Amino acid sequence: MTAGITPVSDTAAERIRADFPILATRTKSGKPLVYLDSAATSQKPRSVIETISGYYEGYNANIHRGVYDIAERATDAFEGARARVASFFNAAESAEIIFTRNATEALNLVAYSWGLANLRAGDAILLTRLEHHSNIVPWQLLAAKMGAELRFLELDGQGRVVLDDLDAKLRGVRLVASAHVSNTLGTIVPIEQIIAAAHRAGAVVVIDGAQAAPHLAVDVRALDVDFYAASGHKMLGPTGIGTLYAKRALLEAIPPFLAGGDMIRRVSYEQTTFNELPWKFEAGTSDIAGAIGLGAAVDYLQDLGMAWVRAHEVALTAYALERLNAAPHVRLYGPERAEERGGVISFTMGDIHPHDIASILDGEGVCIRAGHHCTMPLHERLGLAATARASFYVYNTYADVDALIEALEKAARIFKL
Ligand code: 7TS
Repeated sequence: MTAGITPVSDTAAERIRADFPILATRTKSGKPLVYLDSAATSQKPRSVIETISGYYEGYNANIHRGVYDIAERATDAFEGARARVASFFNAAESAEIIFTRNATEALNLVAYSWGLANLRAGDAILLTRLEHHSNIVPWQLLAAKMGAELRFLELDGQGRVVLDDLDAKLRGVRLVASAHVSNTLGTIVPIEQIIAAAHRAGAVVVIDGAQAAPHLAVDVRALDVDFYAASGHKMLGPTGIGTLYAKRALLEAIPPFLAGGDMIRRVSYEQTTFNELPWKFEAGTSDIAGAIGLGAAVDYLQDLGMAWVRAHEVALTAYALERLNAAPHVRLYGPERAEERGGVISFTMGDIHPHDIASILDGEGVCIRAGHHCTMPLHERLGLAATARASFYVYNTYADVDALIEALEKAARIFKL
């Protein structure tokens, strides 16, 4: 700890760490695990792990069909998880939450189901320059198919989205797709303003909340957002499960994305009528264990309180920014103030390749990500091939930041910076 930072939450984080079995393990180097890659995927608390094994050991059955006891229990647990996710996002009803594989699939659902039905040649889709590939490529494919144009909101020198020309850029736009929080710069995008302006211009808005849902209190009704995508595995849940929130009227108006079992009401050899919401968008057997596990993850986050989650993240990020700014040869990207960013810090150090930084840190038990973080266009704009990235979550402490700094000092010595 350096002077000037109030340790608002380390004691709580220490208590939280005890809930995450993996954090008590050691890496191949024999060092304690310092996990600073939660933007890639979060670790899982014991309650999530036990909820999943509880399903497999106690009531594994397919859902929405069996009349026997364990099938009913599985269905209740699956739909109960949906209700908890709906409440987490403050959706008006559970039927507005669609389970997908991940945020990427949720965004593709919007591109295919909404996009193919609504976009016309000459329409525009507005994105920002900081998007993850998952919120670029589906729109490129859709635009190419429909003869639509892609436009971008620019970034300022601190990687914040510039809104000065928002109204002008919205002319002719039918869909706006923006991240809520950047996975590379950490920037919190002012989506409230974007959504309001887009609606005034008659456009529909999809928000990629993969990096926001784990960290911020997201209220889809207060935001008045049309579609909101998230990944379970970044918010303490298992891999293989994601969510799409969408307004009921939109879901009713658009055709299904994938077709097959579960999403139908009645099928003849000639034609099919679709199931009601949300099942119209959930073809085939769902990731039942994943959804139930996500329900436990949401419970865990709600027990902590999203206000605490955010306050802890701001405190840790502020501390990390201060220490990294003071570290020789380290260059940071993204907003200067912790309040304007999520718990993600991308950086470079002298001319050491980020992969070399990451592998030296690995020798110290410190896990960070190196590369383009699925934001190649953004890296190109920053004039970089790659960055190193540390990202924080509820179980990280000031001591983890100190371990990062010490490991970076070692890297600087090895590379004789
Ligand atoms: N959108 C954003 C902003 C993301 O950060 C990610 C994943 C995705 C979408 C896709 O999520 P998925 O669960 O569908 O894969 N981001 C990262 C990352 O930054 N490092 O690994 C995955």
